[in-house]
Amino acid sequence: MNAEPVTENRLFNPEAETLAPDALRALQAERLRAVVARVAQVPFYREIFAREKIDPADIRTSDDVRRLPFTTKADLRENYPLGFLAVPRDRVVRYHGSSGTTGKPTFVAYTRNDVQVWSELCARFLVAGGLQPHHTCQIAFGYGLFTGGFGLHYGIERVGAAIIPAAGGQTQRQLMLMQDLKPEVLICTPSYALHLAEAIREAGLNDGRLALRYAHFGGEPWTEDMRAAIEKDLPILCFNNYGLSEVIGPGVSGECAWRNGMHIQEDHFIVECLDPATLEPVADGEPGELVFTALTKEAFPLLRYRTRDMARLYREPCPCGRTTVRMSRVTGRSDDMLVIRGVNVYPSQIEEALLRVDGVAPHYLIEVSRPGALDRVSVSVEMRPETFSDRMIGMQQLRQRIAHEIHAITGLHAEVNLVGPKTLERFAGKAVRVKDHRALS
Ligand code: DLL
Repeated sequence: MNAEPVTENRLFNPEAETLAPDALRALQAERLRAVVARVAQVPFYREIFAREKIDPADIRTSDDVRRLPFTTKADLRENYPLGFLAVPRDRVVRYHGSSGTTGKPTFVAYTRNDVQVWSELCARFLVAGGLQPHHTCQIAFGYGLFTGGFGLHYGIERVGAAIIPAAGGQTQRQLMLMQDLKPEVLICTPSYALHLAEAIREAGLNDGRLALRYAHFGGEPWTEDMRAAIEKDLPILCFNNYGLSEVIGPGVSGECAWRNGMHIQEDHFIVECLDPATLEPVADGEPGELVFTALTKEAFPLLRYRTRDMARLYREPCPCGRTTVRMSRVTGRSDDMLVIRGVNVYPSQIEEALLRVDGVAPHYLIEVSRPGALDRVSVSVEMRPETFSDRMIGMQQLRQRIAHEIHAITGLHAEVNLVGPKTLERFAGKAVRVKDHRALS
């Protein structure tokens, strides 16, 4: 646990964020009963309740969530587009969607009250990570079906700070906005932040000319080393926030000034951490798949949504005073886990290995193929400009060093290709770091 806070400890809604454990359980139980009564009208749940003889009246405590059925992405697809809608269409004020990197997109919907709750939840993690009403924030998330842009936008408005809705991409324009409008807060995906940090350095703007002080990153996995790399390049404090469109969007959890895990907003969600194979709870501190039940959503409340995100839960008290359970970084997804020659590998582990090696940039692409009977994994890694200009000296050692670190962390022997600076694709939204060619062969 971090001993020191990195910024002042502030709470947006102190009462809700510091509920005593008993009061929190009581509130969750009351809200769970209400949401179960609401979803009993949704055909998907009505049928399961009838088939599995689940009587909503039997749901009394927050632990009773375990008697309820799971909901999966496949269920959302089968009930496409709006089979889970729990209110009449005329109460919906907004639609969003999943990022849709695999298969058909899935939609979610919000009532006016849902949007208000969502704004508050985003306001809470933003304030926990330093946002104050006098700040200006540059949002470099896509505005659109993706929940990142609008979710953060409404959260910032709720705090009363100013917004530059830059949206994703157009890096040079982002830099111009940073110079001319002097935002203190940057909001984007961590991979785009890396790209921006690189562009800022190249433009020589990291000489104290910019006003940036805080950054809130989310939407995709990143590592502690990546945080250190960005904070080395830019004089900012980076905070992690987590969410998913099916649960509400950003605002499910976020870090406080101690940055020792993301506080889950338990007055609005019940979280479980389960073994993805047995669906039994894992012990606190052990990795498992996060499963969320939305307690207060009106338009699109899902019961026990299986996120496929692997993380750990921590319940030790946090010095910030928030009483909620915290989640670790997402270490991978129970379904994007790569199985290479029988070894389970998460892309984030490869990233961790790369960041241990000086001279390489954290831009990489993992490619898995099966030319014969055996899987082959190759990792293309970008060199830093300084390393690249050192000509070929030490290239072989550098490759060996990277391969060694990858092996130390994953147990895998990978082929390492060093590529020149800026040769790998950059992403304004979520990065695509893995190409698995085996599925195609
Ligand atoms: O990415 C919501 C969001 C937007 C969260 C902006 C934070 C900031 P989806 O497009 O539905 O929603 O994708 C959700 O992204 O299941 C995780 O796998 C991943 N993800 C989101 N935040 C984090 C994070 C948004 N901080 C999926 N760390 C989730 C790791 C994250 N993974």
